[in-house]
Amino acid sequence: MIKAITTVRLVRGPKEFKALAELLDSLGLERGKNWKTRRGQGLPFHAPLGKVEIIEGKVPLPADLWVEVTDLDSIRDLLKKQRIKFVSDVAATGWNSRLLVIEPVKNLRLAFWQKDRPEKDAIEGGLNAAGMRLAIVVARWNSFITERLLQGALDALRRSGCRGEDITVVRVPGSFEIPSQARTLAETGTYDAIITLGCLIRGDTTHYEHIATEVTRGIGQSAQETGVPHTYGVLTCENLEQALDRAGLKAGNKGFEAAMSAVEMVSLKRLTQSKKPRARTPAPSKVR
Ligand code: DLZ
Repeated sequence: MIKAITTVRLVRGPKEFKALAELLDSLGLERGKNWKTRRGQGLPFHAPLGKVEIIEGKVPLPADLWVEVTDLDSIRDLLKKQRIKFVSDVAATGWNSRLLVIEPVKNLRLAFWQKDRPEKDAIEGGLNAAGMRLAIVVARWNSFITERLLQGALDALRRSGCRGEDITVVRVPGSFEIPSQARTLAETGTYDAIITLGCLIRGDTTHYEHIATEVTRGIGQSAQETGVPHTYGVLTCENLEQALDRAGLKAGNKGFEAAMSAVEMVSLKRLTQSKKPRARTPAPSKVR
């Protein structure tokens, strides 16, 4: 099973290493775990999405590393402020994108690019949680599982740029109590979204179906009636093994997914509330 793909770049000396690390930090990439030996050091950076692209033919490739961004103009401003060397400023590419190329250290060229129409005619929320205020309602019942969901959700929010002080965690006795508490929080008007986390196990409850139906309906109803996005991280499982798989083992972490969905929904709400959906996005801005 593939776990990750790493692109490795060798830079010349600790000074360049430090400069590049600080630049990548400032652009919002997440630092991974560094390593250091007598022979050298390494520092990975994580991006929300990694790709390896193979290309064939006489295609000009102005950079060694390519970073796709959602707001190229902000990146440009940031780089200009840091007086980074520009190889080429923002320009249309001819392949429905705009591109800028920098050389932060000698012989290492980075390209930043943004698609003109990210998903053709669809509007999609982004995954940047900076400035969002989010509440997490988590059930204590089956806390062995729900605490893992909570850790997954907090990890997702941290990676998306949400500050710790903008996250409120509220614990309730069991999943049955999630909807009423979610609604109380939504009605305060303080939170951009509510993330709900719980774990119902059929073996634990003789009235499993009733509780599961009620919890699901209650969360949905709170979302619809308050207008605040709620996301659903309540596991409904046959047994503990299934629950464990969904709380970080084989089937990912549903708490992480619920948190990412919350961020996306807040962003989408902002996009669709303020603007009428357009059939087409505007033409690329002029080459500077
Ligand atoms: C009572 C109960 C049972 C039997 N099973 C579960 C469960 O699997 N998961 C869960 O989150 N909560 C369970 N509960 C507790 C109820 O959700 C609720 O907290 C209590 O009935 C008190 O209202």
